[in-house]
Amino acid sequence: MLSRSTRALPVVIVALALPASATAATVVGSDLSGTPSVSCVTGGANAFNECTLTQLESTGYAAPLTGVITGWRIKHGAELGATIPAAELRILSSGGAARTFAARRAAAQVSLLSERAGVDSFAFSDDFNRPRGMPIAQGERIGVYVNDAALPVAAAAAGEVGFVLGSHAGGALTYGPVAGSLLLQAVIEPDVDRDGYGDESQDGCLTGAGPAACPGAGDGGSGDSRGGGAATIEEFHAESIAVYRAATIKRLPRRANLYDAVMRGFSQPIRCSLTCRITTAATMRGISASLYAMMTRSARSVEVAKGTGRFPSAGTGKLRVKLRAKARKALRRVRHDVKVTLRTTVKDARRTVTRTQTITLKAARR
Ligand SMILES: [Ca+2]
Repeated sequence: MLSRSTRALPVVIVALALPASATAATVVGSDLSGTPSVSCVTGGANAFNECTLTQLESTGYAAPLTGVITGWRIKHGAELGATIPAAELRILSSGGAARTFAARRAAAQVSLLSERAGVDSFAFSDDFNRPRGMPIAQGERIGVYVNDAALPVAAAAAGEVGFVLGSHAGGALTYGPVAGSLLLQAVIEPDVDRDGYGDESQDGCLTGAGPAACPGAGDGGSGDSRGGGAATIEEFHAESIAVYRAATIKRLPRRANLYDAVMRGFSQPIRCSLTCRITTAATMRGISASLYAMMTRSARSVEVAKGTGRFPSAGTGKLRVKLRAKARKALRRVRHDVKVTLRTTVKDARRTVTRTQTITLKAARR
């Protein structure tokens, strides 16, 4: 998940006395207390260029352990240009020569920053919208790409920030120095089973791949969606976007197969220009709330499905919402067409978009 909230990341600072191998989350980078005033332009770059920055001193900005980055934060000044400010975490390793680094993308998505000055927090998620980390090896350091060289992302403080023009995502480049301290921070957790899920906050089982609890481990079932009435992000494709557009909620076919709806629910395609939260609720009339028995004359509207999901960045994808178990049971017995109303709301940092659709569910003819 990529969250733009001001909510702090789960920051656990390792006591200095502990060895680096201690299984605890570690914060690397800046404490973000400085004021953003230094940009690539301060170092001599032209405005309107893209640039990539890191801290030239590795102390504090390099990973003390091999693991995964579970979240990162950047403090930046106000964006004055017309572009939507964007940043993307980069992971750099020493290229041998002084101020020379090889870089790789730490995330496929470009992360969008708020236009106001402040701290933005981000995290990552897997294809099923579950929190997941980004691998980083011991000794690699964090860096950041910004789409505007004039965006201040460093403080006038002791130290040297390195910068290169452009989006450095592969190969080795030599960075130019500018005095300052990069206002970038990441939280790193161990990942002993190398499954990409941080062992402390994201991984339920360290002996098997994936975030789920180990087989046989008791789980209370909370959050388990098997009972129905739940939603999953069925697919998600991150996109880099240059111009903000309000979210689009694609119109579904006006008719659908009742059996399909009972078995599989509804799949709603969405497109977002920013991180967005999607809520879909399905209601029906003519279905009794208490008994979930079909009643021909009931005018009451009953919610038969509701679910939420989140896109971690700009992109397209689908949210699948399944009917509650009671509704599925009732609808299995229905032999005539019924109508369902789907109301989908997509909210991002700028706009909220809602679409209401009525779909006729066609019963099988016998
Ligand atoms: Ca793990």
